[in-house]
Amino acid sequence: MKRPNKLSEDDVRARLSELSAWQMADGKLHREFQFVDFVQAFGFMSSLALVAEKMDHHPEWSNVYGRVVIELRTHDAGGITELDFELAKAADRLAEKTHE
Ligand code: H2B
Repeated sequence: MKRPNKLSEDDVRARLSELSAWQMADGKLHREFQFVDFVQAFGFMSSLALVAEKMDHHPEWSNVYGRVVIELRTHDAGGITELDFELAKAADRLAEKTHE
């Protein structure tokens, strides 16, 4: 799969404005999801893991009970790329289908 280039700060800002729940934190796209319980959170993570594997693009994330924190960056490119935004959108879509 082609590996996209690191986006400029302006590009990141412009794309972030379309993803209201995500912020830049520590050089990564950052969002926290709150689900009703662990089963919902883990189901969401399982679904997103399959998407990530298919994309060959993997999140940094953590989970405590119903809470999932996701941080996205492209290690190979040393910054944020289109792949991070694709994975962020996939996470948003899956969260909408999950019982938040
Ligand atoms: N995930 C993320 N988030 N960034 C990467 O640069 C990356 C990845 N690289 N998943 C992929 C795997 C690379 O290591 C493999 C060899 O394609």
